[in-house]
Amino acid sequence: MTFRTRTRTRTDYVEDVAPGDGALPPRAWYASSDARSLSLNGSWRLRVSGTADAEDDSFAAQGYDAGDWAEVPVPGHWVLQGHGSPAYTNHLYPFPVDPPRVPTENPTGDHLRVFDLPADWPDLAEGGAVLRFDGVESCARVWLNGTELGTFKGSRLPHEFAVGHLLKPAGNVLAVRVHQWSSGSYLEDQDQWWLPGIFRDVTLLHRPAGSALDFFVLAAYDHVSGEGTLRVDSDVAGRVTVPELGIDTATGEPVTVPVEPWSAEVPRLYDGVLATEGERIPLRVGFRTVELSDGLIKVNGRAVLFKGVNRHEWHPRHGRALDPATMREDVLLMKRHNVNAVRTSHYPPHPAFLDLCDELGLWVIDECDLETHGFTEQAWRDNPVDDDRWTPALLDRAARMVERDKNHPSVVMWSLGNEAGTGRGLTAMAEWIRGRDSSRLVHYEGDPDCRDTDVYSRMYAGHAEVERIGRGLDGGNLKRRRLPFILCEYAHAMGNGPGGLADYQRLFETYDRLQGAFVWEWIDHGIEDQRFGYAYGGDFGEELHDGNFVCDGLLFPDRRPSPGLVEYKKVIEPVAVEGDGTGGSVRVTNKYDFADLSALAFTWSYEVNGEPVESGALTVPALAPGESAEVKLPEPPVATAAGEAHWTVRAELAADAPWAPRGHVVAWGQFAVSPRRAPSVASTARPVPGDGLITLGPASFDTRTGALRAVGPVAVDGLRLDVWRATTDNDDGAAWQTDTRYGPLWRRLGLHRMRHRLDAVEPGEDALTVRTRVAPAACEIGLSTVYRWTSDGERLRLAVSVRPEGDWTVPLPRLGIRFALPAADRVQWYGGGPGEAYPDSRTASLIGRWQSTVDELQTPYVRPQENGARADVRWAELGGLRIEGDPEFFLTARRWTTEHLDAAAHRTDLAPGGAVWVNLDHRQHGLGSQSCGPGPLPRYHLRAEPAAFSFVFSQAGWPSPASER
Ligand code: IPT
Repeated sequence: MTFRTRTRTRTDYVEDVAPGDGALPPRAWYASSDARSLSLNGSWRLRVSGTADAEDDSFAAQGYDAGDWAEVPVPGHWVLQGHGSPAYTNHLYPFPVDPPRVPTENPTGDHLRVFDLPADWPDLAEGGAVLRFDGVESCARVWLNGTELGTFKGSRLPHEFAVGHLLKPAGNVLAVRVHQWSSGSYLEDQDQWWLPGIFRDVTLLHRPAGSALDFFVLAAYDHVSGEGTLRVDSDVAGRVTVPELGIDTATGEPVTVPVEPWSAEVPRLYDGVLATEGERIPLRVGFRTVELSDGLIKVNGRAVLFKGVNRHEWHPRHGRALDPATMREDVLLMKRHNVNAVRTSHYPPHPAFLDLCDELGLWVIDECDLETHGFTEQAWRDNPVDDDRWTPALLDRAARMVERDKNHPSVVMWSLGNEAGTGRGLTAMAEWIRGRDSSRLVHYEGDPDCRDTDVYSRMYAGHAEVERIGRGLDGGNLKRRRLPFILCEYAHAMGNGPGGLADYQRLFETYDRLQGAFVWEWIDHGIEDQRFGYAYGGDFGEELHDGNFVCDGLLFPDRRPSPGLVEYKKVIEPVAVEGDGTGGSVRVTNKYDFADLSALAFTWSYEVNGEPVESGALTVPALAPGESAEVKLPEPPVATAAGEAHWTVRAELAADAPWAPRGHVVAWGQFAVSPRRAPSVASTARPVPGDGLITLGPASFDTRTGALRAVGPVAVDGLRLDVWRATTDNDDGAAWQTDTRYGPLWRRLGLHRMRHRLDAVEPGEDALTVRTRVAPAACEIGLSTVYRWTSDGERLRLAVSVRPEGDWTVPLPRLGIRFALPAADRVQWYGGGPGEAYPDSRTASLIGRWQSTVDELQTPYVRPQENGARADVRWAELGGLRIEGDPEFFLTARRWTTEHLDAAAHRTDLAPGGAVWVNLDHRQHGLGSQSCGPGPLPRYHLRAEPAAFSFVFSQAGWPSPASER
């Protein structure tokens, strides 16, 4: 054991385009059942210096005293552990683009860990040992007991070193120098935080004599014969047993037996063992065959429809250092929301995640750790992907992914990477992958000619284009025209949205060529932060950053589902329950690709005015995939005259599943039986002018301004027309969007600063009429607005009519009224719920009676913006007021004004004021997905057109105004 002292610290490997030196060849990732292993996770010593060579490498020598270094947990990122700061850019390199050079300022973390071998660790003379790093960003140099093992790059890929000859029973010194920037950084320009560190497990694996090295489990399924063929190719010969199938065979020998296939819907795994002379390795075998046939992606002979998400690894405190419980939570949340596929954007995930996908059932597109997006700034000049010098690094990455993950049945496609342009290096990767594994398809989005891919993949294409592609009218070269299509990214889930999911799903279900899509993305990468609630780009003083573009997930950073995920669950539900409510039956369709409906139990419920009157079980045959049946409903339990009535039919898990308990609702449908009767108020009361006030029934108004002051005991302030909403990320759009972006246009027109001119206050015989014109400074456009108040003595009706004046070239953000109540806490309503809904994101909104509080009505988008509207509200009660709508309305209530919401950059900027602000909207503009994709479809635009809508106000029986104070 020698330690060579150097006068200068060697840093050449940092900028060398080579992937590294000294590591073992890549191989399958597995846990032996009898060979020992030792986790080296835990507390490590850390010293961070500012440059790659600020400190010499004497720390790697045995006996070095690191007593004054910091102590940090590994896995982790030092910038999330109080040493330096995280930085976020989307595609811009946060350093000058001069490949493969990196800045002199190159934060470097020296890590030290001293460990003893457990007392029962096998004799060091027998067999060897391997040291495995599952993920280090971005470049590492490793020593054990003073001897240098080598260097490596490829942050989210495993690297192993042979260390058996260096180990001692006690006092082993493992030293790892990690550089934030390296040539590898040019290949890792994913849209995410730059987070250096040893962020995945470090493990010492005993390798007994005769242990397995690498092995490849090939488990195909023949859907015609119903047989599976298993062959395990192993570097070290041994035996393969699968007791349940009676398999006991030599490695390399195929065996064919009848089996149940694996699919994401029915993830049938068979436990097996690979036994070599030196160890036994548990196998989880899933039989399935992936192929391209008839221009379609087929698994086990059937075309699949991906209902997917893009998953980055994220934890709001630990960054990309994910614990097993968090990984499981992700898979459970996906399964519970009907998601059936994951693209591991944009790198291979922690290997345990793929075990969960095998076990619980998800189709996986495993993506290589490769993105060179920043080169787009220079028209892809010098792109490493088209420069032969980099090809060994690219091939190394492809091999490390494929070899590590090849034994997972869940992985059905290899993805070459993301946003890396095109070039010879990429082609070399594809060729290598095909040569190594012909049992899966190859995916890559960045090449419109599909040179290297088996599927035509795009991102963010709008509905019309997707439909053209579905019809095969999209052109492209001959190869592409024959390929199936997926949207590897769509429905940008940034802030409030995405809108338009249901419209996409209809297309996917209509055209065979369209084999589904993956929402961008799974989770907001907000960083828990005292100052902000959750921090995003710019919050750490980065000189270049992309703000909250890093918070664009279906989950909030704490993994609470956003309304977007609830909508997605409904849109992609695997069972369709359709009917018109009046025919006495419903049509049930099995939309699974593989499973029949035997795992589901159906129930019906009959609701009158939102209250369930009766419910029961509904017998639905165990339909095969694609089959439909007309299922009879019982006789309605009450006469239809009793009020507005609905049937609600639910499909629930009939028994506990590994991913959700019995009773979990998988799908539902709701049908109106009899319509609602609109509220009517006879105009019998007469406005009575008094001393400064006009009274009308229960209400009083300001004589001069006509403003409503109170309804009975409830004070009302500032009631007037409102067209402004705190623009959503999707309203604002992304800077590169070429389509019209309404958020900025609305602001330019001044819709956020509308002025209300009073034209007349007219107390009449049976009504108080207030005439106004609502318009922004500097423009000729305006909204002539008339408020007509009537009453029957007890209830107060407001009819609003709005007539646009001038040339309105933009839709309105919202159209309704707003006002303030002095206090409100509990809210109940009859209408859509329980969560928020907008015109193009409302399929998950169920008509019923709902209760909440004002605080719980808020959807906590990481960057505050319009949120929380409940749709189709017939009536609502809050703050002592009862409000009925004609027609139904959107209800929003919050403890701050829209102006405050609009100005807030983080959750912590929102502080409750003295009042509760209520918006009753006749209409809202759609949400769309323009923060990266298309805006709302024209049919969801809120056009500036003449409109009339009304509300009836009365004193609420619940909750009483007094109890709210
Ligand atoms: C696309 C990227 O692939 C993804 O990583 C993410 O940045 C997403 O957009 C937006 O959040 S690339 C985009 C320029 C279409």
